[in-house]
Amino acid sequence: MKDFKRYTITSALPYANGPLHIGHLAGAYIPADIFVRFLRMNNKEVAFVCGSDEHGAAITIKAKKEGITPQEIIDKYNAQIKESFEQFGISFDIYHRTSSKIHHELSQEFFLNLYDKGEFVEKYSEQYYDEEYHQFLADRYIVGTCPNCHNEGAYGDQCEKCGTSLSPTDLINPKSTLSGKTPVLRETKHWYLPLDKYQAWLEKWLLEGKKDILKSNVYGQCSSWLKSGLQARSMTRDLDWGVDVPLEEAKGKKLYVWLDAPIGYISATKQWALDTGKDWEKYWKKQENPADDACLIHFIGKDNIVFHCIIFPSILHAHGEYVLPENIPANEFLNLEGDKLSTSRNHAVWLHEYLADFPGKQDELRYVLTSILPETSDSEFTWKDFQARVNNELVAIFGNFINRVLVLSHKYFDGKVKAGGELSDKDKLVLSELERYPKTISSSLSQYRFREALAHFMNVARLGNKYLADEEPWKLIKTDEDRVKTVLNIGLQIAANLAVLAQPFLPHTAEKLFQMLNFQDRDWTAAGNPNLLENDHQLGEVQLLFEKIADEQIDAQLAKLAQAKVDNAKTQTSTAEPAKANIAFDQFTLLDIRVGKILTAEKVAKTKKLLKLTIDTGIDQRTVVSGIAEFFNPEDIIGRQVSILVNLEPREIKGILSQGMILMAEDADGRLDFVAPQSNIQPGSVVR
Ligand code: B3M
Ligand code: ZN
Repeated sequence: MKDFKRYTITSALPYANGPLHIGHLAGAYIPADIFVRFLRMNNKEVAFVCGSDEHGAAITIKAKKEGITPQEIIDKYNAQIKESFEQFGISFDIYHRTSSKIHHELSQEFFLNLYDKGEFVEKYSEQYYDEEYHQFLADRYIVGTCPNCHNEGAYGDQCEKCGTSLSPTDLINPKSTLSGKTPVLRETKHWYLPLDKYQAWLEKWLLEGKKDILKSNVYGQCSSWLKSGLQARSMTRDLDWGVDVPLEEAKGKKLYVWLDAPIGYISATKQWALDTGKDWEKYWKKQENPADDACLIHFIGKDNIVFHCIIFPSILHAHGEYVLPENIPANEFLNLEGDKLSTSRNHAVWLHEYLADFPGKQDELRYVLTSILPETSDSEFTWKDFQARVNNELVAIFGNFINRVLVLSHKYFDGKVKAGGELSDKDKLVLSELERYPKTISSSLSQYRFREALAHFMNVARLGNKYLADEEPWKLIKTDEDRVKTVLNIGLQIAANLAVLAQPFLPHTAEKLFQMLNFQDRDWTAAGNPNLLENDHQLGEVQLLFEKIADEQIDAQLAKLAQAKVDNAKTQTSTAEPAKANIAFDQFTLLDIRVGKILTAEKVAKTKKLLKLTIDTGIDQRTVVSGIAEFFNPEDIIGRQVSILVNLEPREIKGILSQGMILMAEDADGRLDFVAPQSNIQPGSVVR
């Protein structure tokens, strides 16, 4: 990684519409915090900024659900989120809010800058309007059937099932989420960012310029977006919550939340600079000498890639005065106990609940999450694994080593570091290994390989633990006190190195260790030094670094998740979709549904959700494209019986003519299963 003097590090601004869970921490916050702590230890100038995203339908819809005002929602969750971050030691320089005045002003300034340059394309279009609520329906205010995968719960901006980005008018059978009614079309004017115009520039800057530094998951998403061709995207909305569009003719309209939210990084920096007497422009604006430009890095989760790699850079580029991101190390998703994390199903480990159940054990969670970060693909948190990593690694290796070396030093030498004697070959080997680790860890960290960096760090603890176990100073003391002085000296030097190196990963533990060692040298450059603690240095008091996690604690957590499943099943039966209006029997008989059999199945290239199936319908063999790839492997379903609607008008999906539709049952979580006969029934048999 190129070396910079100054860094602007951002973590995605969480919507202030609910508490944080472990998936948030593992996505955008722990990696950023490790990275920032590492930079600070290397004496870099850093602004680490974040804040609550307090606009958009995410907020107003939640307010409606809880029956309180959007202002009450953001105040409530902003406070809770901020507290969780503090508890886990996420060391933002500022945790700001997009509802602040400074943010509204800066967002409007950005809009006007682009407006004055004539960057926006102004377009009148027909948009859906809820006549009962007197409101245009953008984004999440409208749901309907996805034209791509037939998911009935697709939003006006995106179908979360198949990932397709949509506009409200693409939806089949659109419904207002406010009144539940079918909306009407009304003409309205909006200001569009012509992403198509920036396409060539983006390809050069991102795909060519960052080919070697972007993580592969990020690069892949960007190139597929660019390949499918960018379209102008509206930067304004007809909503009543958000930043006002600063134009007379746009009275009552708001900025699109994804225009203002990333500007939140800048307004947060501005506020921080005001508070601390710094110059914010040094962290954001291009400097006279490009070598002085700050290094901007966005830490995010994978669902935010397009906004940070394509849309926000286009805005910064169109503005012209700002630096562009150097990198966008997005993480994939974290799963929990074999299932997706889900707020609505309460399948999550909430940070505020963890803190109540495991007081003082913030670093334990940081450690486990760092060990399993979804850096290149989705990963999985389980409570048993949490317990095993804490007990077998933190307690048995790191904690055990520190405890032994300190207790013995107090017992034999009144807590003093004794001068060592001549070094054995083994001593020399251990010390030279110790010297090499800081470089190895740095190298992993600067490539955003946090799991690997943590594994190297633990190897330092292993080195110390093994050294003591091999040398057995508790036996040696009876025969050779001088040799024990040397062994404990080396052990203590390793412990001091561990304190330095632990800081990015386990900040609370590192502090404890510094106290126990009565030692202060916190810079990264201190690490690797085999003489960190001087002769006759007086050590501090011994405390336990980590405690074992008991089986009962894990059982309680598993029981909590099981209970959530039960509660959820109860609410689900009561919230099953309401019945549709009655139809006549004649209408039903119009549907020609047959038993079919899957003959072949393969993934549709460049889609996540689609399978191309050949079905024996008894009438013929035909091709059907079905949005089930997330739930079924092609090879597993060949030979399965299905129910197929055979007289559905054929449709082209991703260039394939799909002739019919496979009937699927879908639960409230969107899980799918085939609706099919239980016994072997002849293909072509009629379903009625
Ligand atoms: N609040 C979306 C999210 O939480 C959004 C991130 C904004 S980052 C500028 O996924
Ligand atoms: Zn879809």
